[in-house]
Amino acid sequence: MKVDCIFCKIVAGELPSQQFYQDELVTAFQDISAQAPVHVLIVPNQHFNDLGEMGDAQAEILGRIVQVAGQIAAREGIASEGWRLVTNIGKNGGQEVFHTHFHLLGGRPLGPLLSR
Ligand code: DGP
Repeated sequence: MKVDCIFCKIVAGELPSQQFYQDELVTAFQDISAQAPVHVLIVPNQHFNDLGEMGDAQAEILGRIVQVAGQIAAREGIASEGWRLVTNIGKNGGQEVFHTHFHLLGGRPLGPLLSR
């Protein structure tokens, strides 16, 4: 756990969140500034600054994140209409919180991936 990391604190239950899922590898919780009817953040319980710090040794964690995203999408009723799973890395990626997280977005047409 990184002491000054808000997502580490959410994973540990030291900061409140609306939790969707937690197991020994990953935690999923509501994004505080939701941009779609469904906007869930899925994070590794272990601290990594971003996806670029994760590799083969984290294959199980990354697989679990993708698996959990699909399960939450189904549970939230957005699986058939479609959804998006994205992660931002660094300055150009627009990353604001430096603990790897994937945004699960859906519940409305999400438009193009990038603004034109
Ligand atoms: P990114 O730009 O990819 O780093 O997205 C960070 C997201 O984290 C952003 O959508 C807002 C969300 N967020 C920031 N602080 C908190 C918090 O304290 N709690 C929760 N639930 N979400 C947060």
